[in-house]
Amino acid sequence: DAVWDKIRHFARFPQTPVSLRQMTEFGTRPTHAVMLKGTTFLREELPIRLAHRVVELESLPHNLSKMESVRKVRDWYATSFQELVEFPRIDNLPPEFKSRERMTDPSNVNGAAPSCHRYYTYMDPSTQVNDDIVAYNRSFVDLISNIKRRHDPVVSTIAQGIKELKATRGLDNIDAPVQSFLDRFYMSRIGIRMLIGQHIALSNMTTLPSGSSLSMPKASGANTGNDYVGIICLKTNIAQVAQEAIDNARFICEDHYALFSAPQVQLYCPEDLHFMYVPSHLHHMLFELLKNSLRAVVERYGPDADSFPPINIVVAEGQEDITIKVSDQGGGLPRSGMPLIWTYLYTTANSALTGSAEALGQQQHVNDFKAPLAGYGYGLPLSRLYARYFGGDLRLISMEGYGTDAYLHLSRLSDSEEPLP
Ligand code: W6P
Repeated sequence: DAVWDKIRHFARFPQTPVSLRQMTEFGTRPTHAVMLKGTTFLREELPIRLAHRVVELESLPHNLSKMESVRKVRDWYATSFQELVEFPRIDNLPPEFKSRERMTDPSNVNGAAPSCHRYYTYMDPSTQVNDDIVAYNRSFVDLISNIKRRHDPVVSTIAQGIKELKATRGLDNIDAPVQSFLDRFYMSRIGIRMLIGQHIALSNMTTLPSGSSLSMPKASGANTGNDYVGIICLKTNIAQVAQEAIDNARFICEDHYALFSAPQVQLYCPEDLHFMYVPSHLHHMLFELLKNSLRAVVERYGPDADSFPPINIVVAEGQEDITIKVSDQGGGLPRSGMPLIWTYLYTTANSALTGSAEALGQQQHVNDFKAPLAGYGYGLPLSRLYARYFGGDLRLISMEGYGTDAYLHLSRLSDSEEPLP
């Protein structure tokens, strides 16, 4: 019907990539006028990105498109598309926006007298900002917050479909079309959620009269300091994020194996080394690598071992990249098994990773891996997508019989644009 025609129409428009630098151009404390630019951009861009995904979800190989889980996800994308295209343009505001006068003035929340004058002095003087615009922006944030929440279960729902595919097709070969679809699909999802998350965080930091308690961000994840623009930290401290990832991964490992002490992790990183990045993305990738290394080491030596060889993290600062190497002595992986690491059809829980211990003729310890150490087994391919999203990469080099080195390259050149599938 009409919605599907509209989706196909929007899918013919090219997606517009954004660079990390562009995402920070709104400034630490954006005005409502500046936020309106973001609203206007996303109101156009998000339906285009969603439409591309719907069209692709309709034409997947192996009858994947007909699967219940895939159809469910496609319908979420279509619903979100529809809500976005129905969202009014600013030059065509329906009456309910006009009528929300003083109600929307944030300085009114405490019952204080409306302070319109003070309010306007913080606005971009080139734009005629009024309460309509504040209400309009707010209403858009409500919409995209709902959309973001609707799509939370996408990864687990698609994983269910892939599991079904695996059950019918078997594990015998890696299906390149499915693999590249999932890489494109999840890369796109990272981009959409980055833009939505950034817009919501920025909106929580909009400029308000100084001294107002409302000038503080309301949502967590946003730092109150000046180092943050939305969810991007201009001075992401690598040693600090790495140490948090180490602590969390070791804790999970101790919990999972009932260890008194997980293998040690030695961090070699200048304490003041920082760059522009999204700290949660960096934490996510390091946490994932460390979980894999810890598991390999504990599985190789056994949870009752007297001691474990440490995991080493070396951070190198180059002109182009900051590279983080995570080295373990967990026995490594057979070279033939390396491609499997990056596939979604194989989960780490039942194949390649435990294979390293098997190759050494050692017994498998404890129960086979499940959450929280393994999750869906999507950790490594998704981490590589996170790295690539901002122009970096993730590579694994293994010495079978000894251990594995993971190289996480992070681009310092924040002008690289989103890779949009
Ligand atoms: C292993 C397997 C693996 C995957 C990712 C990172 C580190 C490691 N170590 O043995």
